[in-house]
Amino acid sequence: MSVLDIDRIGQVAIWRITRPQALNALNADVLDALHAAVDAASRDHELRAVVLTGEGKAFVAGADIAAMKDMTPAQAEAFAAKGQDLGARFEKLGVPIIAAVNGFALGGGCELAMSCDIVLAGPKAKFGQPEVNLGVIPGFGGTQRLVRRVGLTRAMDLCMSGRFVNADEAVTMGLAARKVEGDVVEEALALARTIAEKGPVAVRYVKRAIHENADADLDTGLAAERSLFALCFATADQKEGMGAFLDKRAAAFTGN
Ligand code: CO8
Repeated sequence: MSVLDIDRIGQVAIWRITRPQALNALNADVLDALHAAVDAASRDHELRAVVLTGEGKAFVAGADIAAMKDMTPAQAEAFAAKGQDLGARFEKLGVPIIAAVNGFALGGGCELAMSCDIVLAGPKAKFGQPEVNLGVIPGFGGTQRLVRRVGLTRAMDLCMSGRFVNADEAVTMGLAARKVEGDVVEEALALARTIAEKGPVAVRYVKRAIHENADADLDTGLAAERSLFALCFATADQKEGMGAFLDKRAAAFTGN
């Protein structure tokens, strides 16, 4: 049975994790399916954005506890590496990935959302790093990406208490970009379509400039930004975008 539904609506893909009976918990099959989806997306030159969500009442309620219970330390390290590698590949993919958090995003699910470029929180979203309840720590980037998103003070609180935060609190602390009152998947698709209308190379360079330099000192980050800004001027899309503005017409970007 498939654990990941992939649909394509125009230039936007929707990846929906489909293990609702286990609240979409991440086991090796789900991780493999997501790796395969990234493989396919990186070869798809017409793709402009991805929406990631979960079926049922969860986005992802964490790594699969039943699958992890009897792991040896070596197996646990390999499992964490497979998850961490997926997060790194999300950040390197040339198109944005939008997490449409429809429900529980806990443990590995919160970490999966934080590996996405934009996080939208639906009215029932619940975020948390409850690993300490299980006698373990986050292993899919939680102790690292959470600090970068919400700061050390709040990351300590969430990772040590295991408490859940709702959409409002997640937005306030910077874990989610926005709360969506209605259907979070529809809103994420609308956002994906908006991004799909922009210059694809520019969107790719924005993603690269931010991710590759989030931990750099300011001078290094500004130098990288300058280089990518200059590279935009080697594209037909830059001529088209600026020409269209001056001609007072809509730009027709080609991604070249
Ligand atoms: N793993 C496996 N099964 C799960 C998980 C999970 N993480 N979460 C829920 N399920 C299963 C339940 O066992 C239950 O199965 P069954 O019907 O067969 O009994 C089914 O999903 C429904 O769950 P509940 O009955 O518990 O639903 P409730 O609405 O009562 O509660 C909760 C929802 C609060 C989300 C509750 O299910 C819960 O606390 N789940 C566990 C959350 C958790 O602790 N997550 C962290 C896991 S550890 C982790 O993610 C570490 C990541 C590090 C490495 C990752 C590498 C990829």
